[in-house]
Amino acid sequence: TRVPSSWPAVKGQHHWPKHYPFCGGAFQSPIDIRSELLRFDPTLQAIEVRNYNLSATEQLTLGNNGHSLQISLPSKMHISNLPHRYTAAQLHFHWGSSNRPAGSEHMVNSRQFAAEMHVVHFNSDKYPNISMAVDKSDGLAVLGVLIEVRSCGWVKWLPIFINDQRVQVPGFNIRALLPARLDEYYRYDGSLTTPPCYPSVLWTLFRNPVTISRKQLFKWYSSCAVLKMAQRLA
Ligand code: SG5
Ligand code: ZN
Repeated sequence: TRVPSSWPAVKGQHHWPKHYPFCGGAFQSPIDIRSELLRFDPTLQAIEVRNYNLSATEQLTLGNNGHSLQISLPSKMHISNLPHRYTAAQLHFHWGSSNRPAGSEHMVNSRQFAAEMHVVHFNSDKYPNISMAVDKSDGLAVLGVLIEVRSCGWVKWLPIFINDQRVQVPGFNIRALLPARLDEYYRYDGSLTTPPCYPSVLWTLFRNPVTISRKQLFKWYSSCAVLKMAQRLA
């Protein structure tokens, strides 16, 4: 069952529908997942990830634009136990700032988390590449991971500080960025969370967050600050 959208009001989002007709529509993501509206669906199965354990010899391209950090992923990575076979394209993170430390996009019972990771996949049964899939109703499947700060939290492989350039990083085990349990998740039909907001995403938001340390989170904040300073100097 679809959870009604309560699109969190983040800076300037109310202007999006003027320029992007899909933004603010019935399928707009993210949403606030309210537990009293959830329905148990016995047909859903645990997400199975394939070839997520990348070797260090496989170079990945990482880019950071100051508010989101993105890593391109090889097409051998895919997920199953979904209506189609979905091939990975990229993963990226959303986070806040020291002024606004809660940077997750989804909320659970109105609770926002420190950050959120999205692993974006496209329906490779039907479409040859992500560009062809991005605006189709069955085009994308995104795995969402909530990120929480705990004093003991640490994700070994968390990509942190890189400034604006695109750099090559050695492959690592992407599975290590997901929570241990892949069988507990929230599922709904939604959209890209940013313009053009195409209603093309089958969302899987894992129930269990991963934990990182304050130090790891602050490195994201400071990478953003450094980038802003670099832009001012340029
Ligand atoms: C972010 O979210 C991502 C987009 C992503 C949208 O804006 O941006 C970054 O990570 C900054 C580089 O990713 C890209 O633009 C990849 C080049 O858009 C897509 O993934 C389109 C397929 C929206 O994605 S989301 O709904 O998962 N948040
Ligand atoms: Zn995202």
